[in-house]
Amino acid sequence: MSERAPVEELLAGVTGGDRGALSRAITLAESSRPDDLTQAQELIAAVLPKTGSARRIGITGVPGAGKSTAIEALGLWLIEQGHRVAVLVIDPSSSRTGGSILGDKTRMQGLSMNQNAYIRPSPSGGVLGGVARKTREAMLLCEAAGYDVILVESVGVGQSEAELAELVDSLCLLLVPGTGDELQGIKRGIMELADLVFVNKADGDRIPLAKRARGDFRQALRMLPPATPGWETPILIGSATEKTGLTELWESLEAHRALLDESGLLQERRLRQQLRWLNSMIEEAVLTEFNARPGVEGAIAEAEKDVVEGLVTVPQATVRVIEAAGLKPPA
Ligand SMILES: Nc1nc2c(ncn2[C@@H]2O[C@H](COP(=O)(O)OP(=O)(O)OP(=O)(O)O)[C@@H](O)[C@H]2O)c(=O)[nH]1
Ligand SMILES: [Mg+2]
Repeated sequence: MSERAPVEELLAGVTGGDRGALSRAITLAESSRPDDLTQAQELIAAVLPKTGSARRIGITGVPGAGKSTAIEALGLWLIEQGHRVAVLVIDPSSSRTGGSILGDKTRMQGLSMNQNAYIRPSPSGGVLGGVARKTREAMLLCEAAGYDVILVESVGVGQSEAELAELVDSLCLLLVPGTGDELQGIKRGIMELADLVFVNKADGDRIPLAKRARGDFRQALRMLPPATPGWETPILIGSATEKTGLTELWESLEAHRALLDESGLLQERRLRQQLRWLNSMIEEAVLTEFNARPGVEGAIAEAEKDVVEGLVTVPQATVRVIEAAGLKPPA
């Protein structure tokens, strides 16, 4: 009877700085087993009061832009300044295998061996929005464990920047000159969400190219509303491998955070994120409940077959699945 409940024990471990406990807590939060979910919810509720003061920073960019290299350099520098840094890696496309988790750790070798850093790779799979939810919970657990800078790396493909923007206070877009990034980066969706742009790989003979790219991006940004009202999105230039421009990057991140704080936008942004979190949890819960109803799995399979064979229309097939779940189709 003297044994403490698992949640209480995990909580004590997490807040006491036990990295093993932090890892176990994140694994619990990522689990989709119903009994784990209940425990995870208890744990998240318990840590919430200890969260909220960390810097939450998202780093996005096309594969190979240098996100991990930049995080390694920036993270080690921040640790020298007395910070404790947690790195969360998201890949919503789930295209990664176990091998690239190792890849992240080798690319962030200094951090992965540093006592003041914690690296957590992407949760794999999951339903719509699920990856972002799991990353949010991992972030909260890291904050409760005393990490005051949370760097979230997410590969920039389509929807993923929008998911990342839902998690962080400041979103930094990493661009590489001379790789067609000029065009990709200018894609409205990505540019519109970025609070900061960092033109990476400005080293060796790429420097003139990088400077030109910065001019192009500046031009492109002028056409767009800033991601943060009242903030002129800076376009910085530097090299993650040469460790140049990173101090300026951090200073800009600090300035952005200060603006968010002073203007009340931080609170507004986080509140909006919480409402999205609520919505996505409701969607996830409803969908899980729906899929678990007897007959639904079979009805979906049958509906798919019939649609493929042209026997029913998609709306008809949808009604059948909904009825199979024992629900009334929308009028
Ligand atoms: N020359 C140069 N190479 C760089 C720089 N930053 C990163 N690289 C190289 O670019 C390659 C990709 O770097 P990563 O840091 O793994 O890029 P990433 O954006 O994290 O890639 P994914 O996680 O696969 O999306 C590596 O070979 C790095 O050494 C830089 O500033 N200059
Ligand atoms: Mg990477």
